Amino acid sequence: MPPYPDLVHLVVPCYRESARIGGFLPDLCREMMALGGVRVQVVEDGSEPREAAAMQALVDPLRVSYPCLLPVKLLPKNLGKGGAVYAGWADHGGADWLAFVDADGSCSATETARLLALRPRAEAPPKALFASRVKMLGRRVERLLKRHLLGRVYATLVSELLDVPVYDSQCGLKLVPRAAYERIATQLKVMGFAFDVELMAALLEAGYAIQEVPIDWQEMPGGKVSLLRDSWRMARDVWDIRCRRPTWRQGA
Ligand SMILES: Nc1nc2c(ncn2[C@@H]2O[C@H](COP(=O)(O)OP(=O)(O)OP(=O)(O)O)[C@@H](O)[C@H]2O)c(=O)[nH]1
Ligand SMILES: [Mg+2]
Repeated sequence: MPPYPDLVHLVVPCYRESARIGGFLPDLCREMMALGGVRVQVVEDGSEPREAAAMQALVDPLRVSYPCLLPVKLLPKNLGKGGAVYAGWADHGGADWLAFVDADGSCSATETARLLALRPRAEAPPKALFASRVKMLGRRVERLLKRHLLGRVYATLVSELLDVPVYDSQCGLKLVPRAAYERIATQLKVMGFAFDVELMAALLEAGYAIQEVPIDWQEMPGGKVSLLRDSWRMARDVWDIRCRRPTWRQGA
């Protein structure tokens, strides 16, 4: 009997990740098997056919050793990170919790397990858990200085525009109660890298608690978020989220 009998559906969104996920996925599956009650689903977000085939070739043999690993979900076209996460969450299979973790292993399998194990027990009020890259004593957060600085600028923008004291809205590990997600899902429009900002705003507006959990983070080479192009897009998305949520703006 797993320590937490309620199930988690954990999605790993992937766009051209077959070269990076190979080391991380077996570790992740091993940790999730040890934790119990977690299903892992790789969502392949419309990469080229060769890439999709490579991902399938990677996942299929692992499924023999790790029954927690579901077949790869192949999306016919690229939806963006948020789109891939939401497409995976649609296959929750009755799980009580929905989660995602980045494919590059920046947040390790053990850190993923640590956060999932913090989920409230069934009798406690549900709350979402967002991992947070806080540079603080007792945690190891290794990121390039330029990414760290840009992340701080972005977090400040999110905090000010949405009036939410969040430290790190963009960390690639989050856990959400399914019931909360289902209540807000139709409101969610952002499918790119800023999707979690909108997810956060909608959850808070619906009255759900979110706790930021400081985690260890080791930046991996080969990241695809472009500091110039994607930052600009993400900033525009935050502005749109603010404009679409007029009641939020008035503090209602
Ligand atoms: N589904 C989907 N996932 C994507 C896309 N682009 C990136 N991702 C996933 O989003 C996650 C984070 O992307 P990364 O490339 O690691 O981002 P990064 O540049 O390293 O940025 P940080 O991880 O925040 O430091 C990975 O799991 C990617 O596969 C996309 O277009 N679609
Ligand atoms: Mg990364």
